[in-house]
Amino acid sequence: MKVIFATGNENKLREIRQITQGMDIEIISMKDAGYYTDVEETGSTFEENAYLKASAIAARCHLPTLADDSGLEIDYLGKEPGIYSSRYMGEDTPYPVKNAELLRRLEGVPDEQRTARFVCAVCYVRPDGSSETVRGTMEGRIAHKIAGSNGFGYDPIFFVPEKGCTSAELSPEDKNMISHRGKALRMMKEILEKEPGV
Ligand code: ITT
Repeated sequence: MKVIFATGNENKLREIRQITQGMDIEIISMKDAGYYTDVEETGSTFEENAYLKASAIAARCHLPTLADDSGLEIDYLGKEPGIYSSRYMGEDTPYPVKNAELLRRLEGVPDEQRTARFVCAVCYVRPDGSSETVRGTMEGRIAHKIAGSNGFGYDPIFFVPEKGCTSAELSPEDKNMISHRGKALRMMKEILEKEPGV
C-alpha cells in the first residue's frame, strides 16, 4: 500500500521509515511526491493537528495520506511545551538551547515531580476525506542534564526509567520499540491492514 507521509521533519521521516520496515506500507515523502505545504497547526490537540496536516495533503494529492503530530508534555510545567513543542522558544531555536531552558525551568525539582511523556498522534486520511486517528505515548521524566546524541528534538533530556538512560542514548531500534511514534504507527498498521485493496 502506498501512502504519502505529510511531514516536513526529516527526523520523523527517518523514524517512520525504520518503524514501517517490514510492514506492507510504502511510505512516500511529500518531497518525493512533489508536494509541499506548511499547514498551519491551528488545532488544540495533537489529534486535531495531525488531521489538519494529513487532510490538507490528501485533498491536494488525492492519495491515502498519513501525518504525525507529536510533542513533549512536562507535568510540572502544566504539560508544556505540548502541541507547541516544535514552536517552543521559536521554530528556529536550536534544540540544545530549548533543552537547556527546560532544564533550567526544572532546576531543583525532585524526580517524582519531573514526570513527562512524549505523545504522538498519527492520522490517516483516505482520498474520500474520511479519517482514522491513533495516539501513542511514552512515559518518562525530565533528566537533570542533557545526555546522548541519537534521536532528535527533546530526546537528550527525556529519561526513560525502564532503560535507565535518555531516549537519545537508545539505539534507533530500541527507541522505536517503545516510543510514542512506534506505538502509534503499529496501531495504525492494524487499521491499514483492514483497508480494502491492501
Ligand atoms: P511536521 O509538522 O512537518 O511533521 P514538526 O517538527 O513541525 O514537523 P510537530 O509539529 O509534530 O512536527 O512537532 C513535533 C516536535 O515535538 C518535534 O519537532 C520535537 O521537538 C518534538 N518531538 C516529537 N517527537 C519526538 C521524539 O521522538 N523525540 C524528540 N522530540 C520529539
